[in-house]
Amino acid sequence: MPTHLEGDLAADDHRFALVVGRFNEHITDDLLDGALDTLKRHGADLDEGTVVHVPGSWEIPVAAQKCAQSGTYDAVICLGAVIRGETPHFDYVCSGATSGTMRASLDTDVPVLFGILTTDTVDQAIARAGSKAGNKGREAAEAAIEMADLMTQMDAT
Ligand code: INI
Repeated sequence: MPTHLEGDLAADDHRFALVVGRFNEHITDDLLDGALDTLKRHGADLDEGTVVHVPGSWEIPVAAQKCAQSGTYDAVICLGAVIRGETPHFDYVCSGATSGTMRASLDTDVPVLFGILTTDTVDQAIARAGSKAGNKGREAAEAAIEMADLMTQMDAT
């Protein structure tokens, strides 16, 4: 029989950093509330965590990488909201945020979770920040807990 490894949703033994963009703050505040509530419900001690605020999604990767490199956190949760405008700016910010957060994770072996909305409209963002399409901050926090636990299991195998 093969060994199956799967992370539990138990946050009590893990420390988390959250990196949140201020751009579109009315959305990212709700993502942050959802993420913190999810961590707490799964047993995380929020006093052990850190919330890092950055100007926008473009700045999220460098702060996430610094958190991941510190050795202090078992996972880093990135929260932002990029909403399409009339110029190609959206595409550049999305591209930097996606590739930068992935690089931060792969270069450090620390799970860096992608809770950055990339939507065409403000309404789509609102729907994903705690209304009819859920809360992507909660989803990212849940994935962070699972991945933090999985990494611990993999280290012990
Ligand atoms: N940052 C976002 O997080 N979301 C956006 O929708 C956005 N738009 O549309 O411009 C945005 N821009 C700011 C960017 O993230 C940087 O903070 C800025 O370019 C300074 O480096």
